[in-house]
This record gives sequence, structure tokens and C-alpha cells, in this order.
Amino acid sequence: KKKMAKSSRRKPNILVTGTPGTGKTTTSSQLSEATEFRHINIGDLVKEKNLHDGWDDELECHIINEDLVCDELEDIMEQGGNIVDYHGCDFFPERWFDRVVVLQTDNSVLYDRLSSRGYDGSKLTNNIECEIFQVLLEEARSSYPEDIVVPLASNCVDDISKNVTTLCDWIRSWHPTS
Ligand code: DAT
Repeated sequence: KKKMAKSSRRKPNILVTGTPGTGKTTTSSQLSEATEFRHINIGDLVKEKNLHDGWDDELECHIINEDLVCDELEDIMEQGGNIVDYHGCDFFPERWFDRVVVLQTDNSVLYDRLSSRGYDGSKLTNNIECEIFQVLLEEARSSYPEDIVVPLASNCVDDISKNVTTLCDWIRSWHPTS
């Protein structure tokens, strides 16, 4: 693997993570429109490029092959200007990201969102517990430098535009050497 210093990027890379349903894809696509940064939805990429080891019947999702995903993205991440959208964050190289955003949603709001998405039973319960126990925030904090991890509330539509504005401002003030 090529190892380039973070400072070689002329644009930053942002990771948008959080429990399913917290608004990663909505937020990332709006941020992508506002900035012309590339939106990389890892779930879609895994499906499109077959970067998985089959289907997990119990968890009802593809068994992601983390090495294949990282190899696939290495060159593109080196260029900068990427918004990566995924409900996990501990397997990406730490050096890829300049900002790690953890979206958070109140339990009752998230419950309704996931129910209307058709989640029920253990899939619904698991995701609600994931949010209650702040699993993604903990994962982000243990995988990246503390000062680049930012939790952002994502409870209503206003939060989405507020978060997009916050991130646009941050991108504008980012410098390759910082
Ligand atoms: P994720 O990518 O985290 O799974 P999503 O962007 O697909 O989430 O959003 C799931 C659903 O919830 C979708 O119908 C849009 C809605 N939604 C997301 N964030 C929201 C917010 N902050 N306020 C209101 N609705 C939101």
C-alpha cells in the first residue's frame, strides 16, 4: 500500500458515520451537492463491486470484506475531496480522514424512522441499542484522534441543513497543512 502523508491532500476527506437511520446518506448527499465532494456510500459500493463475502441471514446485510473495500478506495482517498458514508468506522486507515462526523438521533425518533423503513424484530432492537449505547461514537473515538471526531444531532430536517452548513464552513477553513 502506498503511504502518503495526510498533508499531501489538497482537499480534506470526511467520514460520516452513525447508527443506520441517523441520516448519513441524506446528509452526505446534500453536503456533496453543496461542495462537489464525492459521496461514497460504502453499502452501495460493496454491492456494486461485490466487495463482500456473501449475505448474513441473521443480520440481514452483506458480510463486508473490509480489505477489499480499503484497497478499492486507497487511490481515491489519497486525492481528497471525499465524503464517506458508513455505519462503521474502525477498519478504515486512520490517515484517510480529516473529520469524523458521528450523527446522533433520539431513540424515539430513530425508532419511528427505522420502523417506517421496514425494520422490525431484532434488526430494529439492535439498531436502537446501538444508538442508546453510542456504539459509533465510542468506535470513532477509539479509532481516530479525539480532536477530529464530532458528534452532531440529527433529529429533524433543520438539523440536516444546519449540519451541512457546519461542514461546509469547516471545509472552507481547512488547509492542507492543518
Ligand atoms: P442513514 O444513511 O444513516 O441510514 P438516511 O439518510 O438514509 O440514514 O435517512 C433515513 C431516513 O430518515 C430517510 O427517510 C430520511 C430520514 N432522515 C434522516 N435524517 C433526518 C433528519 N435529521 N430529520 C428528519 N428526517 C431524517
